[in-house]
Amino acid sequence: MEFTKAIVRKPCKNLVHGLTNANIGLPDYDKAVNQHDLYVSALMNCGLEVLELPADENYPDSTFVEDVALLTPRCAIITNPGAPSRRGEVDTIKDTIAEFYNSVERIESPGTLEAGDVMMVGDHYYIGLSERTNAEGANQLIKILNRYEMTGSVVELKSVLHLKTGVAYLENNALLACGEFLSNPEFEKFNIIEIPLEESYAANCIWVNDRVLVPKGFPVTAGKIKAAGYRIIELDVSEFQKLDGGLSCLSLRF
Ligand code: CIR
Repeated sequence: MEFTKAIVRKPCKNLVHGLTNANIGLPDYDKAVNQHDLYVSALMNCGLEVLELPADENYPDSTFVEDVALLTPRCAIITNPGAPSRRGEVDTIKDTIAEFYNSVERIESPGTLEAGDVMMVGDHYYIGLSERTNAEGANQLIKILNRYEMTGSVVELKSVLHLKTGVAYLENNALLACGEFLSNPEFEKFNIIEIPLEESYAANCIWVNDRVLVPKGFPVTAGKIKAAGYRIIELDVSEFQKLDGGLSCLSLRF
């Protein structure tokens, strides 16, 4: 599989009012913008054409575009975020998605789903049941996927915000996993690359065309991914970590 495009959204000044349980301080806007610029450059270096949407001050968390849509090779699905303050974000991105996709589906209330809870492994999609994604939302997504000859299954989450807070698929049957996901039978068929708890934030990496973007400051994780044969790009995303956001959350890759 290869990605050719990505959609991102510039962080807004209201970023400081974003949702978070991290308790590691408030993000600095200028630093966030700088980190975001470097993130976009890294995606371009991986061969992606990047569409950058303008900042939207109405939605503090709107730079985390991953959550509002699931872009598959066969259709796009606009989600229905479980966080009330994020629900309106879908209306700010749907026209952009329609420019790239003929088939656009939607998750409807009472179903909720944030695509940070969805991990693509080929034609199969793992869906985390979280405080943001409910069973009804997951079922709607599985039905949509089935209509396009893809499949989905649910994974119960215990302590993480989103499924991809704790796991990342690096293609080639390799899965980065941390904490509750290390012993989850759903994932035992993968070659697990274990992320130590002290580096749990680094479980959210992204595979982009044979490179892996890794957050800066997590040497054990970086070493393990390199040892598994990947070329890595380390990026400082400290300001997004303060809002429980990681590398995957900052883009839609397709
Ligand atoms: C939120 O709580 O919704 C944002 N502050 C962070 C979203 C992170 N997104 C993701 O993990 N896909």
